[in-house]
Amino acid sequence: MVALLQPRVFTLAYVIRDGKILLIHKKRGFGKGYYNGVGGKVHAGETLEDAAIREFREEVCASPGPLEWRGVLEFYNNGSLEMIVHVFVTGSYTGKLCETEEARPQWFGIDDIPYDKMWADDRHWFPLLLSGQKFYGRFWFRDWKEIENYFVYKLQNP
Ligand code: 8OG
Repeated sequence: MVALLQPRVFTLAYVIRDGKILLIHKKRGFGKGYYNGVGGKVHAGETLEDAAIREFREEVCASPGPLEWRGVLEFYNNGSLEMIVHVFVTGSYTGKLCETEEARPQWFGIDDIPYDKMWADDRHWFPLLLSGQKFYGRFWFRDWKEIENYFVYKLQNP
């Protein structure tokens, strides 16, 4: 039997270039106040890449360059699987970055990532993201704050 999976699918996209990474300061919604990559929910009928591009345009006005799939993260909260997040990296973007009602874009040096102002799981998989690896992680949150358990696997690059 195939059961309908309730958790929603999301994207996250990071521009990494010249030793810097583009993050947004999230101004509203889930994760408000945190620095994060650019992304959101995948809509019905969209590919993951389409969703990542649309979210990038909506949140920071510019368009991402070619997207490289880098990993998938599964988030449990209080015991139930809530979100599946696909992570992409690009080395470029076109257009001009802008601040929107949702997000303020900001560049950080890759040695200067503001982990204390990010989701608690990010420090566990960012090293793989920044070193060009692919990864698969699962995090069990309590009340979307504390991590009760987790794993992060490095995936073999094809
Ligand atoms: O549509 P909305 O902006 O609410 O989507 C939430 C975004 O936040 C989406 O891109 C996925 C992302 N996100 C989580 N949880 C976590 C997390 O623990 N770490 C990071 N880096 N991003 C997360 O929903």
